[in-house]
Amino acid sequence: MRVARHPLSFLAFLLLLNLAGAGRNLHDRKDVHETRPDPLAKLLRDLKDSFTPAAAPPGSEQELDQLRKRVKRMFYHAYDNYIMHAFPHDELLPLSCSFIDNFGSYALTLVDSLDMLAVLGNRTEFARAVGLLKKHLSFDKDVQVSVFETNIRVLGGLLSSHLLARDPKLKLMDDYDGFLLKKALELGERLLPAFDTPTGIPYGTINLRSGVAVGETTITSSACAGTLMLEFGMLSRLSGRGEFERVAKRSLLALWSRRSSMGLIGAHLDIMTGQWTHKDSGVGTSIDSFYEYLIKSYILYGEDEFLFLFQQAYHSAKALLAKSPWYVDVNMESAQLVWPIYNSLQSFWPAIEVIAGNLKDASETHSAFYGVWRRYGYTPEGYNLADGRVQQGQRSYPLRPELIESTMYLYQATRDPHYVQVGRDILSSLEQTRVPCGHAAIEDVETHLLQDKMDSFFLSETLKYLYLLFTPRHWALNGSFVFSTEGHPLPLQQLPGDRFTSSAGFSSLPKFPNPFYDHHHQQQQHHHHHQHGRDDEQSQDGESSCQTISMKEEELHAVQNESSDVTDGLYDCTLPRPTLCLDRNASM
Ligand code: DMJ
Repeated sequence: MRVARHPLSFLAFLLLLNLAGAGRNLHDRKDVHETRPDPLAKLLRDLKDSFTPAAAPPGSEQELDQLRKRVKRMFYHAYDNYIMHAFPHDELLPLSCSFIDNFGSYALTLVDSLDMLAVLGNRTEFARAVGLLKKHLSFDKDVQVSVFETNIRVLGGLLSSHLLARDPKLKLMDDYDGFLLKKALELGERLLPAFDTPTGIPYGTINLRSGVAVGETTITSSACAGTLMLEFGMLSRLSGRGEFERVAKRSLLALWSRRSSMGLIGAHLDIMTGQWTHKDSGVGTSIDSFYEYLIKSYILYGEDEFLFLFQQAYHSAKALLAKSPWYVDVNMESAQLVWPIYNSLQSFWPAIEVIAGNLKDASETHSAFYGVWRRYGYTPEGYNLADGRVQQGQRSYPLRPELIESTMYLYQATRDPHYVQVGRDILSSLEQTRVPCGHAAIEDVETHLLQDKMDSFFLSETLKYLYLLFTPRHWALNGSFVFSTEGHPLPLQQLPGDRFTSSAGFSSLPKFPNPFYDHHHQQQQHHHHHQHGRDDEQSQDGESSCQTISMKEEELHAVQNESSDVTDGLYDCTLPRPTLCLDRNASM
């Protein structure tokens, strides 16, 4: 609910308090209380709960405290309803107050949101939830699962919660016995057969009990192939079993070695032949977390090779995919435009730019993306940059976290109260998705029609980043954790008692000259001193000889491109081929 900052609003607030008090008096009368709930009192309580008194100055501790409370209320409403109507099934159906096993029938939402209980400091419920999983969590099931989703949501959730449960400073459970790691190891073992392919890139789907099914599709996305290192590497390091880290690295490098001469990777490829089947390249759908895991693997494991890969991938993305402040999809070989679309998965990108030290671009892109949110109250899955409209067939907002994630990173980096204001606005929109049995996705951002769906990432990621945005000095933000692509915090340091194995995989790679490395560090230093004062990134980069690719309105008219999913002939893919700013000599 949005409440205008009007002098009358404070009076209205007092009136509400009085009315709520009257409601309480009514409740105090035993006869009324016992016979039926008072709907007026409930209405008033809800109104009061979602009311932000104008007295709290923006960005103040007082305001942050109020905002945190609203996020917590949202989390527990969704979580309690999941437990009540859906556990031990995968997800809650918030409109029908029912459940669905749409992933692996492995209590997905509880596993995914376990570490959020730790982030909220709810030790009692964390311990109770671990107990529930002990009773109900089984992976011995004849069920087809997505390797990618199972990895990021379940394996990542188990590993993160295990590490937090073992952290003596958090004092989550006195009697924690390593159960979550045991389950993580069992799950990792069940996923391993997917990697037995000629390229080393895993099948997208596997049966948890019987392995890869005969006739399984051999097409997978780049995100699936390149989003394994954090979870699989951590599993190796915790279990002492190096094979997990090895297969994850092999898959990543197999993907990387198939990049085009322009340094871009496509959206889908065949795991048997290694041939690209969908050559659109972008930073959003089907590719997004490939970029994220390169830089985060470097942070988590400290191996320079990850940084080197990230620098090259980032460099190509900036040169060929950015139409500042937007990002578009281009053909990976020609760099010609195929999709002038902002897809909402791209919204994680400003967070990556913050991590990479590029605050200026991060804030500009964030502003553009937030502009779309402001327009509709949510971000649609696809927003067409050519006609400035919601893309047909991509009208929904499934409670995704990415824009909030970027807002949190930007607030951490700048402490600019604007980002708290953005968070408050997003929170107000999310409050409107509340239904009696949880929070429902938005089916159409223009009509705000609700959908009977509440993805597990709403609890594990969306609300975590929102809560952390309003808790800027939280322990999870003290620099000792990396967040997985599903928002699971993984500590940089091993905890006492965990087994450790040396890292595997990069030793076979030659070392490359890395001209961008020094630049990266200089850039970080520079940002450290002038967070908002950068004039021209390009000239400071020494990249001024590269052609700047600016997106002019007229360039965005389009004709149909073969590799595009669009069938109505809207797009023109005849943009001039840009000059490449990538060091081609540094190929692998
Ligand atoms: C999450 O499951 C992860 O962030 C994933 O990388 C892609 N996006 C969804 C939420 O939008």
